[in-house]
Amino acid sequence: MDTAISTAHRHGFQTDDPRLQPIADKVFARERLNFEDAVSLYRSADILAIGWLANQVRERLHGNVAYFNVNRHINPTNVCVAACRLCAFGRKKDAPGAYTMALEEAYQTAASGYSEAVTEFHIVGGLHPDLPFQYYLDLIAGLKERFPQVHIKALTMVEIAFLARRGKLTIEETLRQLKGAGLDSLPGGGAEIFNERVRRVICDHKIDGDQWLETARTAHKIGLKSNATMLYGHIENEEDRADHLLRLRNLQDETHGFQTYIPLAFHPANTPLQHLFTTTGMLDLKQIAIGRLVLDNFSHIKAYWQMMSPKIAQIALRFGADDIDGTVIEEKIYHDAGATTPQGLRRRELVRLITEAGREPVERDTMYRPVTRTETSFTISV
Ligand code: V47
Repeated sequence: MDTAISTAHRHGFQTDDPRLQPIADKVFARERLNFEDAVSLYRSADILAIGWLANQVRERLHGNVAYFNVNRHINPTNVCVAACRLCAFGRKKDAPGAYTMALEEAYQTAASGYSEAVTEFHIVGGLHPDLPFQYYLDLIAGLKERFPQVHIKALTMVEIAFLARRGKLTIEETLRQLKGAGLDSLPGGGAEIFNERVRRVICDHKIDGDQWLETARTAHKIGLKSNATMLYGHIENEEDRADHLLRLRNLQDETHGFQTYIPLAFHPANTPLQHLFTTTGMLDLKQIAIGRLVLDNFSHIKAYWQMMSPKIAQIALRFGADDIDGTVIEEKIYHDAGATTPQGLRRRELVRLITEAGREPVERDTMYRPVTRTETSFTISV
């Protein structure tokens, strides 16, 4: 044990929390952290020690590089049959503010951020009771036809499972058809917290944790990469968070299909959970750092600036994150839930955030290939 402590210590690790010493040693020995380690990290207040440790791993994997991308969010509908307590975005079909984009409207929305030459469309929406599966196939095929060089990252595991059930198709067939239409990968949403006790309160209308993981497994099996998220800062406890991370890590061991882990800070305003507090900077930074330490088989940890604010996302680049996401252009889900961040950021603003953090900004595409730009076009290095 003495040798173990001195290993971490020799590398400059310092803490006044004795629970962190053996964890630090495991990190330096490249040993996997377990459930108890993850819980101890969440319970520790020594954010500088945790962040320092996560930064060691982050720099081992990515050196000084920090990634961002030029993307556009499209939310084709906010009509949703579910009524999740975590959500301020979904509406019933005839409720005020409900909308569904006609295909042409979705194409126009896609084009409206095009002056920045986006490399990715990020598409998520509500579970619409009547939109046929064909709408989604046409949406994706139509976007691919109009913007062939743009990567389409669309539909959460929850939307995929819903479309499969409504279309009376298997998950695999649903994914295959979407892939055939031009779907390139899937975003990480809908995972929330896998623990059923929590899920019943925050999103009892959604597929359960096992179904989310099974849908991701199927996507990875047919060659579609995806991201993974955790929604935190509501009623979950440290064990729920640790359990969530370990379940993601187990599936990643099996499929290697996850690209990036993105902790999403809960925004309570205008939701049935609006009596809850918003997250603090301390928890936001811990989520990034602990994600980096526990998810040893994930390449990337994203500090999504929209969720954490540009200021916290910037600091997170020194606490384990290697990515801050993108220009976004127009964000609805968190702004309906009271987010005060801008709707989008220009490319040069992302570059400034990264540069001031002392990192080297690298524009990436969705698959983390570097993007080189001229004024109006881009090339992706392969
Ligand atoms: O699944 C909904 C979350 C997610 C709230 O893969 C809320 O690159 C906070 O999937 N407060 C959808 N969060 C967004 C999503 C996403 C976002 C950014 C990047 C990526 C990626 C994926 O938004 C939902 C849910 O977890 N959400 N309501 C709310 N009130």
